[in-house]
Amino acid sequence: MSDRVNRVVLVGTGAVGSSYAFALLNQGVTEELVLVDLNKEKSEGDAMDLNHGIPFAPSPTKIWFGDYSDCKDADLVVICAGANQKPGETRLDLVEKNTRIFKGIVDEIVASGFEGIFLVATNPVDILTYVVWKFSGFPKERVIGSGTILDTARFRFLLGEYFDIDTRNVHAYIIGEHGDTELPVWSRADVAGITVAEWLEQNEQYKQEDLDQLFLNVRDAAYQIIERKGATYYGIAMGLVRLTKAILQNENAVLTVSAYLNGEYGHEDVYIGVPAVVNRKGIREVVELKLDDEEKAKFNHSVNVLKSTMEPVLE
Ligand code: 6V0
Repeated sequence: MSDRVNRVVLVGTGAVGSSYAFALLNQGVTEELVLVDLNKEKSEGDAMDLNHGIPFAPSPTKIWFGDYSDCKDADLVVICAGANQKPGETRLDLVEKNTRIFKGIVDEIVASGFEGIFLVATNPVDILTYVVWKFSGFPKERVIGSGTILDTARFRFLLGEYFDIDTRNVHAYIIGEHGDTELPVWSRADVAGITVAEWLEQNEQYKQEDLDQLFLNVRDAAYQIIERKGATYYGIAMGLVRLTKAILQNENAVLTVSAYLNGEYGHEDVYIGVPAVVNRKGIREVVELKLDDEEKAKFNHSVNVLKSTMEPVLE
């Protein structure tokens, strides 16, 4: 057996990053985890604190506070660094601030000789994933954004609650921008093998207006949580662990991530949330769902909003 171990470098150990590190350790997904942050004391403290949980973890993880030179031997670099949304701010408001921060981070990671996969969670995630792809010069397959993985999880959770069926038996996707223009793919949504349209036909206790409201709760979840506790982090942290597993364990899992479109869905030169097959090499392929006309129009709008926000920043 090879003595090669999996190494994940986490850049940004704020609320999202430290929750991710904690979830990663609890699920025993990687052998090595390196914490990097502008605030060195914070990441050093996190490394110490997490290390004291190792006796209780399902398998050993070597955790230390490090720097960008540790990216050289990393399989995966997860970026959660940067500013987060303040109450009332949209994700797109963060674009300039975080693009500037990313230039410095990506240059240092590439200079280390890193040859693995980038996973980006910082918002606006679709645009910053594009920025990482551009600044790094990496092939598109090896740059992944968390995209709508969290929105899809919120959607599946709420649909499971509504139909009183385990979330794991809900197959439904949120696609588009991780933000205000995202959309549910109702035409393909099924709960326990029964399409949502069939559930509505079969039982009049289920109503379209409830489902419309359910989607609004998905779309606006971050605002609702930020209003109450200032930030969101547990859900996305677990979504990032799910993605980490799909990558390191070569799963070919279908997850809604921010992927580069090169003709899929009729668009190119944009990173946006779509279902994609994820494995050890990154994004194997984008899954092209057959959308109905309304969904297509909404998806096109989402692409246009992302492109027009991105253009002035990347000029
Ligand atoms: P936070 O708690 O402020 O943490 C940010 C961390 O980044 C801090 O520890 C900073 O010190 C660090 N940092 C800032 N600049 C640099 C730099 N140049 N180099 C290294 N580290 C740096 O923010 P929080 O953890 O709440 O959010 C992080 C990002 O995740 C934000 O952009 C959020 O909007 C985004 N989220 C993304 C989600 C998604 O679904 N993709 C969900 C929730 C939040």
